[in-house]
Amino acid sequence: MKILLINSPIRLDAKPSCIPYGLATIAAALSAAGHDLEIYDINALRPSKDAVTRELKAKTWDVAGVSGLITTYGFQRWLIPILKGVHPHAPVISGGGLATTSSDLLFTGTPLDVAVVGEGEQTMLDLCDCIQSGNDPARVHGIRYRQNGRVVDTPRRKNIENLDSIPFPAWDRLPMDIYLYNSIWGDVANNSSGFRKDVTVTRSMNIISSRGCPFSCNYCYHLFGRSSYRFRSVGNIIAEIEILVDRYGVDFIGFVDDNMMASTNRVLEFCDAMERKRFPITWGCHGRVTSAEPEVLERMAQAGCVWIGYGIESGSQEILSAMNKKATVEQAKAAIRNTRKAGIFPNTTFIFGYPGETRETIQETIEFKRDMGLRCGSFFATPYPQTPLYQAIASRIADEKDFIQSLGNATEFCVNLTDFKDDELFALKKAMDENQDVM
Ligand code: B12
Repeated sequence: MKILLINSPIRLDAKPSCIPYGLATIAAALSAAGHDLEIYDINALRPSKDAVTRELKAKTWDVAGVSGLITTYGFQRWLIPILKGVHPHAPVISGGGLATTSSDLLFTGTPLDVAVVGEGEQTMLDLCDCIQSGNDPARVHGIRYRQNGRVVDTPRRKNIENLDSIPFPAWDRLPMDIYLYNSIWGDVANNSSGFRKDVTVTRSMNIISSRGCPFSCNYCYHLFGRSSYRFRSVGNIIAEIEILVDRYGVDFIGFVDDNMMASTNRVLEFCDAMERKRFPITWGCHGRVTSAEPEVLERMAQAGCVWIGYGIESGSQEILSAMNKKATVEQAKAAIRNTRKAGIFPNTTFIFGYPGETRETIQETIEFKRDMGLRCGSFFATPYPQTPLYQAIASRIADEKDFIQSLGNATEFCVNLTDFKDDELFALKKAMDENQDVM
């Protein structure tokens, strides 16, 4: 079958730097099963809407699959009717964050046929087999589909246990030059990300070495379900890096796992393997302050790590506890100090305006940043559907559809979760971002 996979645009104020990893592993699985596969990467190419329409009219497909985070609702609402208009009989399937949490909006607002819930590799294979053979979609686990004017749910699919069984991304179907030449972290990422000044990155690529996270912060959305942490073997990750270095000349790898440092043993095993391989590359990852032990950081630095992103979120213990962060302000300070001591750049991100935020808690964060010599901005606390934070503040959201449509970068304001008036909230955010006292 001819399958067209589409990557929805996100964060248009920054250059595209991260391949759509999940869409690309789905593409690899479908190609391996013999399907004729094309990815139309609208996020990388950034064509105008007119150009997208023209391009689609020139393409053929039997099945279209659209990928997108929750923030792509507006785009998918526009795109899906066009896909159906061009090839009315070809099923349109949506997967990723939006389809997993909020498919009702897509079923009511667009002619979508199927939403895939959670991981997509096996579900998409089963679904395409089913479409090709004309079988009943009720057999395919992990989907919601439209039938006779109503939406039918099939049983939730179990997560893939052995991540090594998933093929490497279908890099050959992506506009790799665009991704390679835009460094994943640093200025082009436009996500408040800093970088170690003496390290040059010429070609960078993202990898994901685990799925899920063993922690349960209240604001975080767990696409693969809470408490479903799984990781790839070190040998499997090294094999992927080898291809990226040999075939694409990559000299920086960004691990976009929720928390690459969750298992210290695995991190140490990975560092040993990296040292043995002596790849001419540096790398970075998302970590957690509670895993940032000095000996681990030193080993990571020896193995080429130059960047660790920590979600510090707040300098107030009260707010950290409200977030269920399971980390202390002192642990955050120690992590930043020890990371610097090891020669790694600690990139820190903060959430502003969490429920319970007061002038005192904001001042504590400003003092934290000042003590640590940090000059970074913050993201507005944004409740994403199906998180404990969303449930807790649901009464503040007048209309779910309008709210989801308004989601963009979390640097933009969507909903006020505090007792401050909006104007006051904006002024306080500016002060916090600039480290100016508010008390
Ligand atoms: C890398 C990353 C980014 C990258 C690019 C993402 C990309 N191109 O995919 C960048 C930095 C641009 C980014 C930005 C943002 N991100 Co982000 N990001 C991630 C991160 C860390 C990794 C993504 C990844 O590679 N996952 C691994 C792959 C294997 O999973 P996947 O892509 O989800 O794909 C699987 C399924 O979703 C499904 N699937 C996906 N597509 C399709 C398509 C079809 C047809 C099918 C059938 C199935 C399917 O199958 C795939 C394979 O199993 C995730 C967290 C995480 N660990 O997943 C957050 C995450 C996706 N991001 C998130 C958010 C909220 C954002 C921002 C809004 C944050 C912000 N502060 O502004 C912005 C978007 C801004 C905007 N204007 O839209 C949320 C999404 C929540 C949601 N409900 O959608 C996540 C889950 C983080 C979190 N825990 O809250 N992000």
